[in-house]
Amino acid sequence: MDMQTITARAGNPNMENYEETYKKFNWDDVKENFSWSKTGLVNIAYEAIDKHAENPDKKNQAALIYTAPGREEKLTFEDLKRTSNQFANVLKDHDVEKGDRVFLFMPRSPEFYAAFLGILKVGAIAGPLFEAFMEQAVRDRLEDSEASMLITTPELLERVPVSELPDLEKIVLVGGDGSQHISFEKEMEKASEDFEIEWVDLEDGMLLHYTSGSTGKPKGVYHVHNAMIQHYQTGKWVLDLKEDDIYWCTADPGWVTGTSYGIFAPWLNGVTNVIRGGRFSPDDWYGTIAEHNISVWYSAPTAFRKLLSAGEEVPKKHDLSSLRHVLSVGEPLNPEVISWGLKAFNLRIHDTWWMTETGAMLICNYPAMDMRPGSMGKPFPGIEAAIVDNEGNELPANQMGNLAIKEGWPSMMRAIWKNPGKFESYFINGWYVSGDSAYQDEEGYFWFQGRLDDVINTSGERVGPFEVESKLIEHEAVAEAGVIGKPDPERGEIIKAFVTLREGYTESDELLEDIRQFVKKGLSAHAAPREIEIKDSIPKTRSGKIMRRLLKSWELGLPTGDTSTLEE
Ligand code: 6R9
Repeated sequence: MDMQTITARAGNPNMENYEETYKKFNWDDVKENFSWSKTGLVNIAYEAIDKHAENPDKKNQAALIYTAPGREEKLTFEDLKRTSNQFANVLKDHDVEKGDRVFLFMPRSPEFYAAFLGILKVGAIAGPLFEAFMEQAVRDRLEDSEASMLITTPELLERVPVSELPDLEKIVLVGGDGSQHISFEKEMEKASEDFEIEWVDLEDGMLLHYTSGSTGKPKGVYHVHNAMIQHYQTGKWVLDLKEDDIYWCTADPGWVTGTSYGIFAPWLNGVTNVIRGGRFSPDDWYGTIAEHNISVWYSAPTAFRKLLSAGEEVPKKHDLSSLRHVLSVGEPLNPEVISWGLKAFNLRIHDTWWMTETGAMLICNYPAMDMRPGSMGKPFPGIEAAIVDNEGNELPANQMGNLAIKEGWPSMMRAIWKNPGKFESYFINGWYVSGDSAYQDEEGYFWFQGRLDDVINTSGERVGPFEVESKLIEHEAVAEAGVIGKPDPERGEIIKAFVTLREGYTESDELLEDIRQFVKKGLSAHAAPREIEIKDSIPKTRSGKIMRRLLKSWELGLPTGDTSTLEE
């Protein structure tokens, strides 16, 4: 690693003095920003939308700028208040009640956001699904949650085994001719624009996000309205949102990043939110930044790596000067990608670490903090993080172990749906144990090593796959890399790397040897992959995570387990 530290840009008041802010911070003070601290009435949809719609200075500001091939739309806070009120009335007309699970299985669109907010306004629990899910994945989630209503499109309805889902009473179809099921368009046309929000308790449910474990069925991670406190404050201090920002989060709302930071954080902060439909292409993505003057951009390493391998000419065609702040989540952010970001945007890419279960960011790099490329940063104020052993005892600096968080932060999951045993199993000795392995350096920065089940033990040395992957993609021929431990009678495990090549490179023995030597010289002999296999693509989840577990199953000829989240 060439760059040891990248210094922060001065003059940003947010955590300019991290230690001091951390010491003084209290979550209770954040509550003062919400009207319910005065009225006692709570609903996250009110704080995100209606509050701004009732403010004469904000109501005409664009809340949602929607852009997709063939469709461009702008909705103000007032517009979104109106459409979500209408949908809340549709739900009421169809007897949806507080606590009911209402699922969404449809592409990102203005209708999606009106429906999502409408669900929250009646006090029901929203369950967003990736539109790419196939029948089994849809069935598992609707069955487990006992959802009573589904909002979908005629095309996607074909993947819903309706007759096998006894709890699913009603289906709302967006698009279509209106002859079948409940027609979104017809009902919205009749629905009143006025709605009296269902005021709920901070601890009442609002969201169910299914996430896949390493084996078995996906689990329903249950979140409550109280999460808004953390969505709001991390939006302010980590996303660094200001009221005149134009913000773009590239995540799909089927992934927690697409709700916590694609819906709540920007709107709770009264910021214009750009939503892009359609598929990824480097030209279109850079074009979106230029066309909409995006100032704050939250994306993922997999997207950054794709942009990087598209070459240096593509960004030059677009004016990216509106960008002020760039962030990443989902996978470790390779130092190589940070170097590229410095060149492409003249900006640091800020890594953030958190999980579906944690509901919001926990360990981050802040605009006003010096950054160590490859590190996830430091805990957000109000968050106590540590490295613990299997009994929940804290480990000293530089020792690899379980990354753990002292339980009780505002956005923490409150349950695993219908599975209290699973929920309990996350906690040891007052710590929420993440299942990620990491260490903390003397300065307090946290360094990710891999999922605990991904860590490789080769000839007694523990190797984090991320470190090897990061080195691999520094090689000029390598676009993406996935690294696993392969059982070996002599060494316990050997390191096997799967790589995709950048444009213009072809496989040869010399190239493979060159890549091996490159890792050996750059990292160490024991970290150099003994085997390298060239692939056309690396299997990833829809949120961009390299599925090392799947690479390993393929390699060993084992059953592949749950692959519902595999990107096509
Ligand atoms: C938000 C989200 C959680 C898992 C997590 C870890 C990995 C997320 C990361 C990261 C290294 C980061 N992960 N952010 N690893 N550096 N900055 O991703 O939620 O989909 O539940 O995944 O993702 O392994 O445990 P989720």
